[in-house]
Amino acid sequence: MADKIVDARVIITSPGRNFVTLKLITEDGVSGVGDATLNGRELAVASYLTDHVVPALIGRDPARIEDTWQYLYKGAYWRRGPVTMSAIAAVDTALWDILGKVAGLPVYQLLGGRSREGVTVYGHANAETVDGVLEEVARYRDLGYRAVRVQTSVPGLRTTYGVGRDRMFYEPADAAIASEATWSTERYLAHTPTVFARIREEFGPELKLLHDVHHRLTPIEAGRLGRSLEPYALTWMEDPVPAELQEGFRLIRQHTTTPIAVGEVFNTIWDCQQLISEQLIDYVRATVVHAGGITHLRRIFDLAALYHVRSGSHGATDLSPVCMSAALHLDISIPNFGLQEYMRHTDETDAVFPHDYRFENGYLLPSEAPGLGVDIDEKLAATFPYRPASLPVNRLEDGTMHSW
Ligand code: CS2
Ligand code: MG
Repeated sequence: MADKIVDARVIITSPGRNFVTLKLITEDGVSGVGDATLNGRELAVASYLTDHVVPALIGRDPARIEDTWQYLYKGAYWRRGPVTMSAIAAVDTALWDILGKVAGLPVYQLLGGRSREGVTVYGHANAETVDGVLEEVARYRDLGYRAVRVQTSVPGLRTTYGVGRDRMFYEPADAAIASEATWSTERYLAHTPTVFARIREEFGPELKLLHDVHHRLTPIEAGRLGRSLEPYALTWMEDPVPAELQEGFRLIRQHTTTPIAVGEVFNTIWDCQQLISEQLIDYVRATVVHAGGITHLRRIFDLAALYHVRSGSHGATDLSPVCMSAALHLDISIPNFGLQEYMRHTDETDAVFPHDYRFENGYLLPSEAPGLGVDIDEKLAATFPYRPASLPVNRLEDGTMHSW
């Protein structure tokens, strides 16, 4: 007799930052978890789950993962969008967790098994100054990282994306009402190549270097930046422009061979179908939590594999250890894996989300336990109440609203 879902809990907790987690329990007592965190919009996803999804899940067969995905996607009528797809992702992830536990296998075995020994990750070297970031790059290299993202302040700007107060942890959602940052493309374009010139001079050509432009340029500006970075052979230039205009990337491609990574804000395959099929990008950064879960993200990676595009999933601190655990099961199994972002969580977050993925020699290794290998300590989670927090906004020096 098929099992059925008998309980579904939407757990909001804030061990240093807000997380939303869905926990499903079956009649046979098997539980599964899914990350539903959408930075700055957590309560919207929590409500979508509580008010519109959970009532329809009770009584469903947890093994019908694809059918549940289609039910929640097509049944919503209002398709796509980060809130809807994060809610669907949480259900999907929890169902894969349950399936693995019932099968007695880690989820990566259900996805076709290992395609590599470990998941190569990159860390974040952030500092106000170039000298400071050289120290950070050295620290990550000495920790065994094979790839490092580099962000520094831009001279003349009060704050810059990616440079936080804390060296190891960066949490941008820092105020209930969005804080305001100021941006200057001219200052940024003049400064950035000098940073990578210094890093290559100091560390040589082997270390993989990445940089996040964070949606802030126009295509021709991105072409100029990419060309200025070519001597430093970056692994990728991330989010060079806002990605709604997919054909705009043709302009960037005409001017530079610096590889492009895009997609942490994507929530369905349609956000990147043209980017992938026209080979306008080199890495797709969509994630388990924001792109419809394991079921849909696998579809995106399968499309990408046809066009020489590799994965490069988002892995910031605002994606919980539940998402990271699930990501690693996909990362270790897909044929076209590229890189996995790995911003370490705080100790208190790790305590709320006990997991057994581990960092070793520049790799993250997924759990070998049945399912995803992660859980949520509900009692401990309850001791960290939700706190309103929004992502910053960005204005040009003349006050014009810009992308953050
Ligand atoms: C960034 C993120 O990790 C990244 O590549 O783009 O830090 C992003 O700013 C946050 O996840 C937004 O919540
Ligand atoms: Mg990014």
